[in-house]
Amino acid sequence: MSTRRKFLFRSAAASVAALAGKNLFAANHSPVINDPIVISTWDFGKEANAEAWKTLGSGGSALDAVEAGVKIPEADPNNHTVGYGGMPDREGHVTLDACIMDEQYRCGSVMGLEHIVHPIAVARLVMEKTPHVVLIGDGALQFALANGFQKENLLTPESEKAWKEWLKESKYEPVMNIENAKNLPGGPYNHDTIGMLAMDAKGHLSGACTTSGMAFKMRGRVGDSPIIGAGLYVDNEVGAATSSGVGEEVIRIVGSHLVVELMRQGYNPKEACKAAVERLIKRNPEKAKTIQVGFLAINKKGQYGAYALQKGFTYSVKSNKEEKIYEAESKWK
Ligand code: SD4
Repeated sequence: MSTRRKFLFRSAAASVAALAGKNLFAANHSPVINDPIVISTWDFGKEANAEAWKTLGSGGSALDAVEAGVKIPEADPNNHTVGYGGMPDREGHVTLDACIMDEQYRCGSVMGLEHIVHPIAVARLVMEKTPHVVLIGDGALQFALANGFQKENLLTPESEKAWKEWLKESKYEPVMNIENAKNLPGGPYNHDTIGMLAMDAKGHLSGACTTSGMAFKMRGRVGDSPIIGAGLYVDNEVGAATSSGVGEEVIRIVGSHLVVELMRQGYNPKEACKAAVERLIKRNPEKAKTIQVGFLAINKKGQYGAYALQKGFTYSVKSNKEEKIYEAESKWK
């Protein structure tokens, strides 16, 4: 097509698109193929989704959206499982895990990061400013401070109180988000890690996952959440997945990667999450009865689904069509 004809064609298409309320020619001139959508783990994902939507709904990237979205629970002192106000380890230190992944397989992660309210932003900088994928502990903190992040005390009086209560018995029993376990020290455990997956108007997928990990964990313990492939995986050709629950079990089956690979084989998102949960049960049937693990996934068509071991795993969805909290189906009721 000549340059002039191309111009005329594009102008005509752009006018038709404008009439339809859509921008057919996005910045990279590829046609818009999807309505944006963001999904995230748990009920508190609703507020995080609303923040992500400010970016997604105005044509921004999925990567920017997920970072902005998960910053909401990270900064919320009333959320005791993510960021500021998160439960400390058994020695009283709040140590945070986070990772982020975009549509080009670029990814960044921080593990055991202390004193920084937004570990997800540090993970993104690891991805963008270093040749590495993961920074841990003191090195991650040093990197954050060198990049202008402020050192803060993340242990709120409420979390400190729960920790001191727990210290009385110091019973080290990793139990999380089994929704009826409200009487455990430091409980209730019904709001956990946020994993967020988004598709933008260009059809690009990105994801973020951030947590303070298991309450009163051993010092140095890292769960699935900041491990690419375990707590989060994004393959822009296929889909994306994230997890919440007892990270050790998710790591053993490289859960989020497994879910994405199952979608590649043709499973829909819910079937893929279910098959990953079944895999986990097969590995350790007795253990699987006593813990919670949930997976959440989206495919390239914008279809989403989830599945968990135990009842009570919820997830939040925001798109042009809906804003809703769903409860995932589960193996046990
Ligand atoms: C971890 N998976 O550290 C995280 C915690 C979590 O729901 O997701 N809880 O193992």
